[in-house]
Amino acid sequence: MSSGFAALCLLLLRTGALGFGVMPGKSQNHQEITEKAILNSTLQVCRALAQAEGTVFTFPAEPFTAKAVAVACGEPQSSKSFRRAIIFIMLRNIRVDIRQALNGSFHFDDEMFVQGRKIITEGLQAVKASNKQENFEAARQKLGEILHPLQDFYSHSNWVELGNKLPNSNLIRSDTSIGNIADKSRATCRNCDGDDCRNNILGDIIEEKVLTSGYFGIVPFLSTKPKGKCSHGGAVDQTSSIEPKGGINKDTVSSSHGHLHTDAVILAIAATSGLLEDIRGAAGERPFLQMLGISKGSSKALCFVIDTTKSMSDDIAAVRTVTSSIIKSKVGREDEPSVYILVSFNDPDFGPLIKTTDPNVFKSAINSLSAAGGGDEGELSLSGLQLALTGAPSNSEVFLFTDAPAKDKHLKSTVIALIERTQTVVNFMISGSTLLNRRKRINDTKIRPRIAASDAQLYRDLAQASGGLAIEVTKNELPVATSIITESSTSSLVTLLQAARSPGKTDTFSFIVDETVTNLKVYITARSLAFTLTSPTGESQQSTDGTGSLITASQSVGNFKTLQLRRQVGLWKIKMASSNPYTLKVIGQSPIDFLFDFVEAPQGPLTGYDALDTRPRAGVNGNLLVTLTGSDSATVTEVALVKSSGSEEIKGVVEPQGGGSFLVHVDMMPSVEFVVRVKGQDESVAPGASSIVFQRQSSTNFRASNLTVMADSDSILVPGTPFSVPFSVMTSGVGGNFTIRATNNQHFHSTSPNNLFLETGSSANDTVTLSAPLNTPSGSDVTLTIEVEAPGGEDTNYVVLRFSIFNTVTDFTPPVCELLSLQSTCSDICRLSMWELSVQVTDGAEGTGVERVSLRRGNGAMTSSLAPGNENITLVTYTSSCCSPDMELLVVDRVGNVGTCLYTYRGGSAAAFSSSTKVVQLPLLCLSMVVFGLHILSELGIH
Ligand SMILES: *[C@@H]1O[C@H](CO)[C@@H](O)[C@H](O)[C@H]1NC(C)=O
Ligand SMILES: *[C@@H]1O[C@H](CO)[C@@H](O)[C@H](O)[C@H]1NC(C)=O
Ligand SMILES: *[C@@H]1O[C@H](CO)[C@@H](O)[C@H](O)[C@H]1NC(C)=O
Ligand SMILES: *[C@@H]1O[C@H](CO)[C@@H](O)[C@H](O)[C@H]1NC(C)=O
Ligand SMILES: *[C@@H]1O[C@H](CO)[C@@H](O)[C@H](O)[C@H]1NC(C)=O
Ligand SMILES: [Ca+2]
Ligand SMILES: [Ca+2]
Repeated sequence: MSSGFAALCLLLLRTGALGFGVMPGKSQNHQEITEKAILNSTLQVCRALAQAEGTVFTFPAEPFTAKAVAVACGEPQSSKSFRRAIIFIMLRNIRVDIRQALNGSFHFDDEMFVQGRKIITEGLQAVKASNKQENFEAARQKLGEILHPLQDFYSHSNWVELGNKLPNSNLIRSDTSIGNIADKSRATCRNCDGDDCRNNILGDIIEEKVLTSGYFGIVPFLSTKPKGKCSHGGAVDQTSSIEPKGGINKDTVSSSHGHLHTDAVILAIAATSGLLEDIRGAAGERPFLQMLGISKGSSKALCFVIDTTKSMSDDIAAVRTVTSSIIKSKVGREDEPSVYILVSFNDPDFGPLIKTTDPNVFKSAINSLSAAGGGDEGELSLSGLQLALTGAPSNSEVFLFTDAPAKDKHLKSTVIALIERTQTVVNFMISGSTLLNRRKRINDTKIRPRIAASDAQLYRDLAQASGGLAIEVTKNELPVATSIITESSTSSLVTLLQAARSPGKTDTFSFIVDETVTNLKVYITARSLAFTLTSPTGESQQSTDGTGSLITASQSVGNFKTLQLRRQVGLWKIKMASSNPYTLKVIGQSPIDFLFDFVEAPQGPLTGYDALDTRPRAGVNGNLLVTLTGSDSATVTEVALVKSSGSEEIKGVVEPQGGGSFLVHVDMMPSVEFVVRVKGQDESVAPGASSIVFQRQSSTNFRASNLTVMADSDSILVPGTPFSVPFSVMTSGVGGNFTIRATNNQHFHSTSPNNLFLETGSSANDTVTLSAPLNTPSGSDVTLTIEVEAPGGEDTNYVVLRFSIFNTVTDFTPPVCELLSLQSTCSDICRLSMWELSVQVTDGAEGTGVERVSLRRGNGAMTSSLAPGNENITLVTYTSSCCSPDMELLVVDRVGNVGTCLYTYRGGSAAAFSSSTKVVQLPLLCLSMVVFGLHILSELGIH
């Protein structure tokens, strides 16, 4: 057995999986700890997959980056979504320091070990349940929340001081003892000051290996620190000035126990890897990677929202054709959609959302659509769109097909809120519009004029808010328009410029094309328009010039015009002239793009920042966290908020955060709609050449608000139990009677106030209550949008919240293995002989049952089947060459408890080991060797 460990350790050492540098003397925070562990775990999974698939796997150079890891995993197209997932998880992690600052159980303060572990284990089960339902967004959210306490344990408890070199694996299971926790009455620390605080924990506590943690409080007279207990320590913690004075935290190198900071960081990274390893065991390799934003193909969703009422049969046929052609041309290639989403809407029904990774399932879902019903003129298009926006991954592109006005116009602001929060692009394919071909329509019986100008305007507004297009065509033109726009939606699509003018006016727009951009296209929607295009070298071409050197191809259908431009690096200009409203969008393909979130710095003594689930505040300063993707050497040189209706802009102050992230401070958030434009440069794209300069823009149009909406609550909702979401509203503008709307995508029963009265500059609180029906499956989720509208409707804000639905589980133990037989013909020449074993796997009388058995290690052949006549027993047989003496089974039950069973055949005897923590402990043993090795190296000055 031990040689098995050693072999694995050697393997990990050799491949450098563990060799991240923890430079002494530099502090590491939750972001860095989380990112390191995610990058490490992802590499482990990708290496295992490569081994299983027999492909070569090469570890990237250190320090690892999201891009390098995505490339090593063979999915370079996923580097943006991988980065997004990591940032999302990190932001949820650091949010705990702001939202739960004073709740000790989220930080393992105040000896709250039992409460802290409960947060971790319950959250872990919810993560597993969400993954099982492929609700990866919800899984990431919960994952970030539970990583915080898990990591804090190593900084705030005395685990490191007790001499532990491995993480506490009992923190991720609920059926074991956490350790020997100090009694409330037992003294744990002595008074100390300065350097003398290095060993302020009482000797008997250390000797008897008693677990304790520091008490923390920010108000001295409210301190709950019992007599004799340790404090957290530091300037913010007021308990550390109460006897026994001093603290024990290892948060930074200058903390009370800062000399142990690096040890705490190493353990926190290992513990995070261990928790990820447990999730991986429960989810399986591919779903685990999907949770982290890495998927096969383009890592983009193909998302259709389709009206299926009576007049839509031609449109459905067009969607069928385009779907077939996308599937035919993209499946198996790098721009294959990674997930397919379909939502149909009718009247009075809409949905459900169909989400699949299997193109054939999607195709048959589309094929089974038929056009019928719909009753009156309006249909439930926004309800369908809402479902798609809450079910699709962030940054998706949605195509909505309809020929009718929205009947559910009241959802407009909810839909805009979801567009802003998810940065999704929504394209509307409106057929048979009255706006077009007025004369032609009279003779074309296929066009039923159902949609009036004012109704189309709603779709145009939504398209514009999202940076999408509202394409208005006849039924005959729809197939062409659909194929142009869907075919060009690839993963590396970037927006160089996007603008709209309504009413139309003559305006000149400029955009920078850099060396990395290919497939440069211009999309225009307008009823009639003239333009002049000028290239960086000064050549120009007008819309009336049929031939010219700048436009290599163009197509026009309905109100939609697309131009393919010749690739020319530099500053382009396009002058648009029209008295009709128009939109302009310049796109291309490039690996370099950016991600961003509006963030807010907390008030008071707390540090860090928190991502907003709301609109930022108007008229005051604000912050953005901008991250570049697709290049590890690119830097941001300028970030501007550009007013959507004109060219005015507000530039921010850019502060590098390391790792390709930049915190941007803006003095005043605009009061009108704006887009985010990023300029940057990259030194290393063209070796030898001078650095490139690039420009990218957000698709989404954003708004700020004078209203502040805040909501906080547990993120797990139990079916059948009413769930309260307290929220507060504050106005920095005039007071009055504010309208409140609470909507959820699952149509769960909910109660909420309809109005809140606010004095000028004041705030008010209330509660929304949600109830999920008892039969709602664990792992589903619900998105709640609480909107607040100021009197007169001029200003609105909202908060968008996602909750995981989770039914309490009672099965906390993984399945167990029992060896039934073992035979061998092993001889001295191992390759000529075989060994074979059979094992039965069960989950106990109280268990939820065995869901999956897979081979984690060993290169023999494994088969598994249910025992005849007893579905509770899974029989496994394994046959292997005697050259491969070890095998390890991964056994998972239906709620995601993960166990492993290790069997080793050596010289006529078998050793068996079965445990649920094995997976975690095994590599960590290696970690201590590595850490030990690193210490020696650094002592020798080799580091
Ligand atoms: C890297 O991940 C593996 C498996 O997920 C884990 O065993 C190992 O401890 C991790 N390394 C570090 C340095 O955390
Ligand atoms: C369209 O139909 C009208 C009568 O409904 C007819 O007078 C006209 O000539 C037709 N136009 C064309 C182009 O067919
Ligand atoms: C916020 O209030 C200011 C002053 O009352 C006003 O000028 C501005 O338009 C308001 N912003 C929004 C987004 O409503
Ligand atoms: C706010 O308006 C609602 C109806 O729109 C009304 O019922 C309510 O009394 C108003 N509240 C106040 C405080 O004016
Ligand atoms: C709203 O609730 C918070 C805490 O939940 C409280 O501090 C605040 O005073 C309340 N505001 C109002 C107007 O009730
Ligand atoms: Ca209808
Ligand atoms: Ca079980």
